Amino acid sequence: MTKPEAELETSYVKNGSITKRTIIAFVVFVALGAGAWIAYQSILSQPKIAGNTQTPLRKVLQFNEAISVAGFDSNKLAKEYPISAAVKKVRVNGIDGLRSPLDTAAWQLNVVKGTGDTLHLTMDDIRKLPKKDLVFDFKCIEGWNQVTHWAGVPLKTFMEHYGLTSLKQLKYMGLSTPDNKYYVGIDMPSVLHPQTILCYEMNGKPLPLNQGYPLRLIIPVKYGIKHLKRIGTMYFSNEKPPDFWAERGYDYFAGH
Ligand SMILES: Nc1nc2c(c(=O)[nH]1)N[C@H]1C(S)=C(S)[C@@H](COP(=O)(O)O)O[C@H]1N2
Ligand SMILES: [Mo]
Repeated sequence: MTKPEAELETSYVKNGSITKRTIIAFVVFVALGAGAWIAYQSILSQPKIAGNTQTPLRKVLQFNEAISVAGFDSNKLAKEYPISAAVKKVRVNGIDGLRSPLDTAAWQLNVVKGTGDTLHLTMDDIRKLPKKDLVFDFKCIEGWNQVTHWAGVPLKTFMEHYGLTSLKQLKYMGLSTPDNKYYVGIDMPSVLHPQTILCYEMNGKPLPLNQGYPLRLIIPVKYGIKHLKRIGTMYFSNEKPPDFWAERGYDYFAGH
């Protein structure tokens, strides 16, 4: 019985070329694995900039951002739909900055024009401006979309009416809720886009509280994260304003 086993062993050892190839394959496998591990560790050990993402990964995001800014065509309009296409039950998503109680009588829109120069506007002031209805396909970055009906004053019209024309030279607008717990930054070409509106109505009625009463942003060229609900303060800057979801790793421009 021992003889066949011994023969088997001999034939295996005899076939030296297979053994050699097996060893080489194993060494290459280990080397590749170690290489991948070292690369991964070196990305993790890079300093973090702009929030929570390591530099090499952030560089990729910055490259993508440069493409989205260069590729933005402010004349390109989002598709609009008839009012009848708008859903009646509009989904509520995201209530950061809405948890603090809202003193509806005291609410005002603070527009910071410069240091020590702030406009304080009421809803009556804003409702006096030309009103635009807009029905479009609202897209959330989480993967849902809905055709919804909104109305308000185009942001460009608003800025021109309140003498904010010189602020158009700056690169960004910042918006935040009255409690400053939700905030976004918007690039100026998107601010001035003809479908971007300071919105106070949904389905022909004042906005519900959880959808931004009394005033929110509707900006069809961007994903939902930028459509800030319950605006408290608006300001302008050449630096990127802080942005709630960009700080959590999402694309700063969030265009689509
Ligand atoms: N203040 C505030 N605005 C917000 C959010 C939020 O959490 N807080 N979420 C955003 C996100 S992610 C989406 S998809 C839309 C959803 O708007 P809706 O609730 O009216 O559907 O609101 C945006 N505006
Ligand atoms: Mo969203």
